[in-house]
Amino acid sequence: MLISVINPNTTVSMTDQIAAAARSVAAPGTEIVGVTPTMGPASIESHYDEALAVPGLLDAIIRSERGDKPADGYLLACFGDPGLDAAREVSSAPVIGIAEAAMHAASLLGRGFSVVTTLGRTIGRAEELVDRYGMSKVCRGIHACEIPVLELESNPDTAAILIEACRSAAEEDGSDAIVLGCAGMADLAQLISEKIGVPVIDGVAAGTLLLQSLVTMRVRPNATGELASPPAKTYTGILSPFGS
Ligand code: 5HY
Repeated sequence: MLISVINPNTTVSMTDQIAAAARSVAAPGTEIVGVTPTMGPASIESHYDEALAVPGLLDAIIRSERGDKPADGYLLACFGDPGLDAAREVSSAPVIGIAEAAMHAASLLGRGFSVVTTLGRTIGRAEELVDRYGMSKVCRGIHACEIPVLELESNPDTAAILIEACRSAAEEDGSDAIVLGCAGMADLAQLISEKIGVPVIDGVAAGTLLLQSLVTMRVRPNATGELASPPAKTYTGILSPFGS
């Protein structure tokens, strides 16, 4: 099977890191392709960034769907799960967001989980996703490490800061698991878990395995109703290629 792991921001080094995290858990028969959109923000840390990331990720899915070898599943590898519903309308295959995947996986590990994300300004979006995914009784707290997305890779203290942020979140909330609130943290999940003695869930791994399971079960999304293909219409300006 082929799983397309889409990094909705346009930082290629982050796409490569995310794809490596997906490959580290994928089964031998699962091909992972990491995709960087041709347009959009270098990182997603605000509602503005998130809104302007959606055209690029939709374009990536549409190109795959129209290509010779469409993906069997799509992972939106940004913790805001940007454009998830629109992505499902343009995809014939399952589409999962990493926040969605991580929260569901963490909910299976005890009574409650905490989220540790990047900037405090993204906490509100995470709260909305907790509510949307029915996790309000399971998510015990959402915390920020205050490291900007693109500094996760460049800051030499990232691991130490995240270990302490995850440790204090688990202690403060009494949580049985930690959800990492950024795709750029994927490579640190195991280290943090070993240091704090609490399972740490990275949505890239969780999402890859959930998609792999859905494809193995041969389930395809409902092509009728709310998430059916969007109605044909004209788009103008720079979005005109999205029209039909
Ligand atoms: C992410 N932003 O996973 C989110 C994290 C965040 O560019 N990739 C991004 O801070 O919302």
